[in-house]
Amino acid sequence: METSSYLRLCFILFTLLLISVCPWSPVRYTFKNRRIHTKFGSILEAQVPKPNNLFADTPLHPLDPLTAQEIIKTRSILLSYAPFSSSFPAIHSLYLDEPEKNQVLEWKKGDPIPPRKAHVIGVLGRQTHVLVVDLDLGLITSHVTDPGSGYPALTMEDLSAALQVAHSNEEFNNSIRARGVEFSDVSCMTPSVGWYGLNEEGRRLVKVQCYSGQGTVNYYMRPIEGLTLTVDIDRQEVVQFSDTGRAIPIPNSANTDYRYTAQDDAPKMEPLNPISIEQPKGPSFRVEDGHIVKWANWVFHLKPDHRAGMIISRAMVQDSETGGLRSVMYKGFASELFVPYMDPDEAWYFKSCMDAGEFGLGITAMSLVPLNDCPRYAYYMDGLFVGPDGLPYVQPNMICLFERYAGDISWRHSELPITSMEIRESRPKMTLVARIVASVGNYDYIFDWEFQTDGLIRIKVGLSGMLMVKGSPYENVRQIPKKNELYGPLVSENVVGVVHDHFITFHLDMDIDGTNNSFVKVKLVKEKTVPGQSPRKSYLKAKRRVVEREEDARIKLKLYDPSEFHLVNPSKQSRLGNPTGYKVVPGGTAASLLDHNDPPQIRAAFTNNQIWVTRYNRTEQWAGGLLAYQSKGEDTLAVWSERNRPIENKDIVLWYTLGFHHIPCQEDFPVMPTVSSSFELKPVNFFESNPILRAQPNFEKDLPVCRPSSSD
Ligand SMILES: *[C@@H]1O[C@H](CO)[C@@H](O)[C@H](O)[C@H]1NC(C)=O
Ligand SMILES: *[C@@H]1O[C@H](CO)[C@@H](O)[C@H](O)[C@H]1NC(C)=O
Ligand SMILES: *[C@@H]1O[C@H](CO)[C@@H](O)[C@H](O)[C@H]1NC(C)=O
Ligand SMILES: [Cu+2]
Repeated sequence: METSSYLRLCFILFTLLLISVCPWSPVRYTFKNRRIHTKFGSILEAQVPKPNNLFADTPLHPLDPLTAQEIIKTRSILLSYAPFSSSFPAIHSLYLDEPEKNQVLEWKKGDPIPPRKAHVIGVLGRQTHVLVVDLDLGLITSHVTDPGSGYPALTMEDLSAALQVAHSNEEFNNSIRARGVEFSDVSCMTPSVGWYGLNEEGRRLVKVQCYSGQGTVNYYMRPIEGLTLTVDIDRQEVVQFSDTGRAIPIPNSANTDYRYTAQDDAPKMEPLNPISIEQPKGPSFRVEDGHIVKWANWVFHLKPDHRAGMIISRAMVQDSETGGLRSVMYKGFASELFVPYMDPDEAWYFKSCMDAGEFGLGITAMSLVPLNDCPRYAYYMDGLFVGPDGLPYVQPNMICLFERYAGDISWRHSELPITSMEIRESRPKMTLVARIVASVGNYDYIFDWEFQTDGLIRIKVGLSGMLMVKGSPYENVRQIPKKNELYGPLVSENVVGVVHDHFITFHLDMDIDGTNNSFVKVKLVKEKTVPGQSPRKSYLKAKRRVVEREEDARIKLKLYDPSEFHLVNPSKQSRLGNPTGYKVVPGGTAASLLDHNDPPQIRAAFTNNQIWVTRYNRTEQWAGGLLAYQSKGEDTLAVWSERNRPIENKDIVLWYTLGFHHIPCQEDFPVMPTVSSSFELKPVNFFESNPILRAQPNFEKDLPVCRPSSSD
């Protein structure tokens, strides 16, 4: 058990385990052991009610995650199902099969909850089983085997098995010894194989690559370069062994430890005085029934998800005139995260992971670090996930929710003295943030959904953690031959930071004032004046065009041919007759430049465009396909869009891909300062006028003042 906290960190993209310890011991939920999680600060403890329906017998909202009892019930229904009577499948996912959208929309608090169903993916005897379990009927209502070319996300047991196989491989053993590495110092990761052709099909494969942890916790910076095992997870055998890097030294451990306790020099800068934002009256948001968040003019349902990390549903904002709640978004979440590395070498070409579908952004979202990941007054929500044995376990404090005041201005105006009006009007900007951080192996992805009182939603992704680096014979750029054969910059002695991209594709089921919406391109076109019309020769004109079909809603952003992209409700108009709407405001606009027929890009064809709009279909949730692992790309957003369905005045889904090109640099070593990008969903003619005109300014008398305390 001394390894359990370490092992929890392993459930990852490139899973890593010390080679000598592989059993998985997750924290198990038991009814006897009813844990109340330690929160931070007893005053806030009293002020913020804790979610308790993880432990409730019954869900309180149609979209609430399965409760522990429901998970246990699902498991027992599966156990007594004939095809599984002799052996139980390894459970790769087991979660709420959400009710039909209309059932959720019609539901009101106090109504009975629509029938509860579990969606289960299991692997048994080399077959993938996708099942729907009706919890009320106690029956399996749907059972399909091998519905696609791919496999479900790997489980911890798969990864442990692969590492065991590597561990007992003689060639591997020889290579480790030949490089002078002690077995006790070896840490390994399990990158996914992607999909590169026939000889990889019909079996679940994973790569194993290792590092030396000697002298550092940051083994990521000490690759045992060029040593790659391809392991058949189910047959438990090495199908390919590749050892090309014996001449490449393992980089030194000096200066790689990133922990505070390991720094023996003070920073070369003046220390900052502490800053803390206090809310003596407590936060202004409430979390009701475990998952309903109410703050200022917003209400939404928030839940952890094993694959997406977190899901925001039924986001509604109050009308600024009537106070009535209006629908903005039915459901929003990170659907897939694609990270292709740009190195064709034997030990690198396959690195093109899809972290949500291959490993899971929720399962890898560890407990947040109080006061550092989230401010003091944050509220924490636990995840309830399911292990390979079908039993639930708690992922404590994986989402935090807090109000942010970052010193920004929400609107202002001041008058110049010439007007003789002494006007200085300003309003502070307070926002509400829901955050998770997924530690997908070496990388940490910070996901923020930020809500503003003016109706704007900002979706931000921050990247930190460790680079995936490549060992190199070179210690200095001067040694690198003119014909530079490196696939990235030298970031430390013998360490190359390989160039790569990150693409996060969001599923945004916008329902502006109802389900039937249209997608409108508002193109800015250069118009020319006719001679004599004006001293001006040119001007820009905004031209609106409603998009009829999916094909015309595949958007590649263009700086010199710009458009705005609106989602409107054509049957709901403002006082002035404009359709009510929201627009997507792009940001993080790096595009994938890989060949469209490069295998990783075929699988990740959902990154061929920055924006897509598709017809709503409840099964089209995962941009890389339901079964993404080793998939060939036959179930992606790009394929769905090919159906070219009509999307005018229909229930439609917006997809936005936030992209980053990452050319590493020295500052990314040994741990990367956070780099972030965001995009926004912003109201357009949704409100009759500025919805926060009547917002209150800050006054000195209303704000807490904290005095320096005496030092005892
Ligand atoms: C590696 O091989 C050596 C020599 O055969 C053996 O003593 C050792 O136990 C092996 N190590 C592991 C981790 O299997
Ligand atoms: C949405 O449009 C469909 C036709 O495409 C229609 O049948 C349905 O009634 C509309 N729904 C609403 C809520 O207006
Ligand atoms: C919904 O999507 C699935 C998967 O893409 C597809 O098989 C099905 O035909 C779609 N249903 C409709 C009504 O388009
Ligand atoms: Cu990166």
